Amino acid sequence: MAANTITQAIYEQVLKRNPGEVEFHQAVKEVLDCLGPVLEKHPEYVEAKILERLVEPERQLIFRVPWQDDKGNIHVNRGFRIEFNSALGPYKGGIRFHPTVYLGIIKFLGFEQVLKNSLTGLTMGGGKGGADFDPKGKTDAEVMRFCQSFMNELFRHIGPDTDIPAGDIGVGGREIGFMFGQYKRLCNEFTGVFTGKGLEWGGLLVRNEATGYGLVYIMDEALKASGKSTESMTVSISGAGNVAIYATEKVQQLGGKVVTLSDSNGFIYDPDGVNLDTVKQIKEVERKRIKEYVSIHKNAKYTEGCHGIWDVKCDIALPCATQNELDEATAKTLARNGCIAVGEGANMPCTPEAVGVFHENKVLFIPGKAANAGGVAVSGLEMAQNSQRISWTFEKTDAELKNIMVTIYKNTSQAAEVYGYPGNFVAGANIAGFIKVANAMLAQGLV
Ligand code: NDP
Ligand code: 2IT
Repeated sequence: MAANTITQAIYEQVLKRNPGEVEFHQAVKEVLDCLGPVLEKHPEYVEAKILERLVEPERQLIFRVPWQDDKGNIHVNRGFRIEFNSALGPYKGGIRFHPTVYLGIIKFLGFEQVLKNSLTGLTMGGGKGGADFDPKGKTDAEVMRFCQSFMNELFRHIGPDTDIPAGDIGVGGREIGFMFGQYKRLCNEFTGVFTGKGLEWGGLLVRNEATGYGLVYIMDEALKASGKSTESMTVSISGAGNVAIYATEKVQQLGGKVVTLSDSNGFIYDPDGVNLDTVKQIKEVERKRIKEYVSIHKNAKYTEGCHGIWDVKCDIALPCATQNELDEATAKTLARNGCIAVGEGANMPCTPEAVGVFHENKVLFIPGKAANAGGVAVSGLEMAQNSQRISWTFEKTDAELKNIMVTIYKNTSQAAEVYGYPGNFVAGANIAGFIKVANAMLAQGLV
């Protein structure tokens, strides 16, 4: 049977088996669409039904999370943990708290995580979790009660050699602290069961910065291939959370100018380059909205709504907010305005049509699996250090992060070349990530 007939049949089965999970369908399709040449070269993958097994999570957990707000009202949320694939190591991946969370989002993220973690070169399988809980507007005490209730179920499924969660949208240092504390109490053990922990209790310097820094490292490396660099570039970034803030910091350190940031209410444009101290104060300390920025920086402009952010002229665009935030029309605007490169800080922020526009217009495009892998890579280093009960310096971890991102760039670029997709980093990342997982699955038998 022709390879594309096989992948089409697998995709149809995914649609049938996972109704309504549109983000999961999208993520699977993108990968399947690249794998034809790999299946042709490796009939053993077809025979062992590696792809059919890859698209089916090893385990899916869905649970009730009841909690009480400060006024005594009771709320019921839904929690998830998808333990997707453990061929390369224990399940590893973040936890997302956002009202839009449902099974399809967590499955798309878990599926992406399997191949992303493979690309890091570390021994980590893939998983993802979350809840349809909105931490915005909640007090610290409410967030704590929610996290404790969430952990009252999750603790029995995770462990430092089984499944190691971390942060994602809506889950940062505060939430990880509350969840880790409850896990420790329930299990009576202090282990590296979470990454992204506080520095005083097993966390690793650079984890907070890792995703954003890694994104800029890989982008800079890719630009170098055509004699360019981040220096003097004008960069548009969306989001104003963990990834966006530290991508901004690294762009600025490398001499580029970041002119936009956003949150789900709207975006700021600062022609002078955003002042990161102000942003950190608003978002990390005060937990307020990004529009506060313009009351301090009078040259900057705030626009309500997120869409127009990509109308701002830039050399490099780094979407760092959420999935499908950048569509075909916006991609066309970016290309028309002379944007030369796009790197996905978020997971799947560009729609498939937008990616098509970038490829047609020869805009350098680095997909999330490769571009935002720095976060989970440093999580992998945090796990290693927790096992050894040691801690590395900032400089050592940062150098290792950079090394991993440069290696991801080389491996993706080479896989694209070898399998007939030169310059296509989507195909390169999917193929390079897949082959390692597929070989490990073959070696481990039918499990
Ligand atoms: P944060 O919660 O720290 O920040 C998320 C930012 O994106 C906020 O500014 C938020 O605005 C905005 N945002 C979230 N949802 C939406 C939405 N539906 N529409 C518009 N804006 C939105 O999360 P992170 O920075 O950690 O995560 C950002 C992206 O990066 C996600 O796709 C995540 O999966 C990905 N990622 C994160 C990693 C990490 O280590 N943290 C690693 C790799 C990828 P608001 O405050 O208004 O909600
Ligand atoms: O999407 C991601 O890679 C993350 N949210 C980070 C996962 C991790 O385990 O550090």
